[in-house]
Amino acid sequence: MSLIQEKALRNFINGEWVEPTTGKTTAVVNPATSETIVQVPLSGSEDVVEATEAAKVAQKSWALVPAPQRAEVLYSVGMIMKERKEKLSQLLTMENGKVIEEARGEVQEGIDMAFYMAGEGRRLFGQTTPSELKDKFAMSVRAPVGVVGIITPWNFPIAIATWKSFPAIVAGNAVVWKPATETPIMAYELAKIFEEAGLPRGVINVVFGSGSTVGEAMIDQDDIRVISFTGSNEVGRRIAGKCGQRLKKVSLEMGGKNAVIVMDDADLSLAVEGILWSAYGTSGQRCTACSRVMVHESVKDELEERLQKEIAKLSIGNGLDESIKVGPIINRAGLEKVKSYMSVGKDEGARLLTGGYVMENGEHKKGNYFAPTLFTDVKPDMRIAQEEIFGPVVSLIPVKSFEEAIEINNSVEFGLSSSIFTRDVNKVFAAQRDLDTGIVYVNAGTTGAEIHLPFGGTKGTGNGHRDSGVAALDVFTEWKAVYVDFSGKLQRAQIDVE
Ligand code: UN1
Repeated sequence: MSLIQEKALRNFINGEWVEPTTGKTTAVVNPATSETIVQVPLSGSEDVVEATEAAKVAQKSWALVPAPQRAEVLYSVGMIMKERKEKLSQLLTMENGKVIEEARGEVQEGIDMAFYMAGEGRRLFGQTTPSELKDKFAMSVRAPVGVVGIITPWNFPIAIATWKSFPAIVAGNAVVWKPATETPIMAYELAKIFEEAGLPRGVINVVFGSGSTVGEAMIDQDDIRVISFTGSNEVGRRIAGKCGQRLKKVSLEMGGKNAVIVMDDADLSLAVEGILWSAYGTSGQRCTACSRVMVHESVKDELEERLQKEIAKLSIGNGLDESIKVGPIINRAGLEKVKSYMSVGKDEGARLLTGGYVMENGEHKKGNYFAPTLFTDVKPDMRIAQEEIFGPVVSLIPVKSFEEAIEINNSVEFGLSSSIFTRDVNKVFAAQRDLDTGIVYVNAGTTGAEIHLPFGGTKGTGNGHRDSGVAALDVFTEWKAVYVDFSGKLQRAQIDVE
């Protein structure tokens, strides 16, 4: 039985499932088999205008619903997601390609976020502050921004959608959401869940389509006061420029060039496991994926050998099969990009230890499979050690010291995640201080962020905002300072102070 009944998805605007005004659609293709799963709308700017108007109306009454009641809807969303976890996970594997175990993990991340943000409905903490005047009360409260726009990527189509929409909704905003066209089924399913959970019409609106049409139209709407985006650096910079001109709040979470540091005193078996999981899991298509390993020269040969041995054991194929560990690359363009880095690496003088090719035999011919790849003797300034490849490609960089490893870690444009394997407690504390990334792991790979901690990075990874955790509320709320004078007379701040 097919998991998805529809031939074509529709937009979700003002609580109705509607065709795009353009009448245009494009195919959603399973990257493991190249089969078309469903058609997705390619909406136009008119659809965005309608969605924004619906959101604007809905937001006014939604903001008046007490936050603990808003949170109850999220609690129901979490419960429905939990009941439907297996179906959602299978659909996620079909549209995105990630292996079923990881798909279950991603859906779980969304469930966790629902319960966490539901709890936030009973906090949304503000601050009380003493006033400098007698008989005067001062406090800061979080107020909703209004209508917010969220633009989500294909690599974590449900988790990242929950990171953004749940805090926005619990804080009293209404949402216009553009999901990635490669993975619209998760958005479709989540919108259905919101509907079933009783979210009032218009509080979430889903408009499917391209970034250049739907995304641009969202930025152009004066009533959309925030854009929260996760995706490529190039697109993020463009969005930042446009939002800057329009004085729109913008939150950007972009790439990474994340590294694992393996010191001479590391538990090597653990380091190998950590590297394998964070580099080749999701076929390297995580912003947090490990794509560099700085290894102390005294353990380099052993690490190379052990990694090669373990890489050879990885089963690659359709992620719906429970025994598969590495799935496909999202599409042909992604596959071509990964492939192009092979000659780049070789021409720069890196040594290819394993992988390096598109898998085209037997079942692999049907999908977009790239062999897990390991380069060694990589120099820190080579392109393969500097640029985000977004595929299963790791560069081993030999180092002589801890200080050198830290310096190389920090020498890239991005600053999302980093990790160190060591048993030396002094190095642990020095590393967490000196690694210039938003996320630091000790004795674990570079992936696996938990939803109640802030997620985001430094430098080219973003613009200082964070998804997840309580920090996620910052972009979706405005601080409002409230003064209540109960003295019964005019008290002038700074002047009538005795
Ligand atoms: C991403 O790749 O953009 O920490 C998100 C992790 C996951 C989320 C990754 N929890 O790897």
